[in-house]
Amino acid sequence: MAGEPQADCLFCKIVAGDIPATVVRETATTLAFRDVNPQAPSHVLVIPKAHYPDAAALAAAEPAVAADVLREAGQVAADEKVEDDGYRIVFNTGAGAGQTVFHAHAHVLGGRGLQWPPG
Ligand code: DGP
Repeated sequence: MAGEPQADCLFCKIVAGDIPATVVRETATTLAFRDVNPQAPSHVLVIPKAHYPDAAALAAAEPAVAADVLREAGQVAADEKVEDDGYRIVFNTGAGAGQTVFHAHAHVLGGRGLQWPPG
């Protein structure tokens, strides 16, 4: 069923506590944890606890939870003190765009200059 945990999903295993992660924030619907391969001094992933393959699928099925993810991304930026200098929220979508984990997630990146356009 849509949104149900998937046995072969890395981020579902983090939500379940089966794989450890450095959790920085948690709500009833979301989890935020540090990226294992940080691309900036501050690099946190915000995920819905429910399983959807990407951000668009999440927004289509559960728009309120998609909003929770975005709100939490902003809270992470505030907690990490990167708000004033600016930060980036990225949803890589599809393998061609660099998505490697097919459970929706927002990258929250900050703490360094961020080029535009991104690579
Ligand atoms: P993406 O490439 O957009 O699908 O982002 C997936 C991110 O997940 C990538 O930046 C690395 C991160 N990642 C992969 N495996 C783990 C893990 O086991 N723990 C944590 N904390 N992050 C992971």
